[in-house]
Amino acid sequence: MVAPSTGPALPEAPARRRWLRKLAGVTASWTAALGIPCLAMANVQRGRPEGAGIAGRAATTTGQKGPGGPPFGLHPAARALTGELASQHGIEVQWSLQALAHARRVATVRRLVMPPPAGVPKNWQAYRERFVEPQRVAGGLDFWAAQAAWLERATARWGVPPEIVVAIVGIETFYGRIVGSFRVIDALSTLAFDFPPGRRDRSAFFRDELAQFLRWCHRERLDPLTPLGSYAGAIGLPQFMPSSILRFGVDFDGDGHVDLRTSGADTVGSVANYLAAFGWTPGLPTHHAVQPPDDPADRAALLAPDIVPSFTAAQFVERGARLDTAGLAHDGLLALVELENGGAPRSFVAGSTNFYAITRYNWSSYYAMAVISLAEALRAAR
Ligand SMILES: [Ca+2]
Repeated sequence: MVAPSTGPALPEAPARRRWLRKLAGVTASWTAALGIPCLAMANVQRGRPEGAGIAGRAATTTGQKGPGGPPFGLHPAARALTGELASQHGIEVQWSLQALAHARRVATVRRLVMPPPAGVPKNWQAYRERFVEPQRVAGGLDFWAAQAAWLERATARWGVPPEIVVAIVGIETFYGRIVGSFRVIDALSTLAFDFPPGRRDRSAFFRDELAQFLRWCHRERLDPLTPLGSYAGAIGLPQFMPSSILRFGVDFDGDGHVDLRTSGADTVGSVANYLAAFGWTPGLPTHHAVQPPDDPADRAALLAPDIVPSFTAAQFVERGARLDTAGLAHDGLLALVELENGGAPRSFVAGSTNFYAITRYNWSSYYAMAVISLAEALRAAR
């Protein structure tokens, strides 16, 4: 999900290629030409997060660029949603209607959800350089030090190494520095009730996320007009979509609230819990070095399942792939992951089920490799 404030500006277009895939995951960041910045990253380019101050009922589009449209409160679909929340979850119609009455259409959100222009080459090396750089490593060491006790507890409970958790938070929001500047209710309402034409309609997905968002706010006794997030509605240090907060959020510090906006403890616990829920195996390497088969047919066969681990090490070898010693001894399935480097030769790794687990957070092999590379840098620097 998100990224840095101080790094070089990311190209906007390339960042949004396979976002639809990602939407099924936690947040909605992407993979794209340059890899794909997370949602937060996209927001960074469009202005700094507002922080606080837009909670007032009179607030309209503070924190967003572009004019806000009319409120969605009278939209038939919004009214239907409030009815569902009442009948299925016991949330008073007046409460949700009051919130949606102040939700606004945001033109910037509609623009950002559109796909990038075609033809922009991906470049793993360039993507890596944006994320694995001194400031992000330094920020990660600070976050690691500040959350060391919680990271230790998370590792003990879920088996996810601390550097992986820290790296995800670093790539998502630069450790909380860039968490998005859109009112979540505006972003989700816009994409639920006024999804732009010209691409596959995902309004049903966002309508559900809007419902989950209102459930979360109601449960946490939050003013629904207050939370800020990415243009796709991802929230907090780890940029969880509302449904992921409800499903995978952890009140790790035990204060009675799942607080991913300010609690390092809850963030650490929730990220580790998420990866564990998607099959993280303690102690299993994320990937191995590999040279792909020379034969085009063999190479195509290994690439066919994309990032889904589908072959044993022996099957890799049968197809002519060359693994290192650790890879040959790998116990479990592997995926041949191909990473473009602009016009330069492509990079390949043999991704394990733990590599795949990271891609459930953000559906991109570039994203997963950035997390892994930053994690390695953090481990080496600590
Ligand atoms: Ca908590």
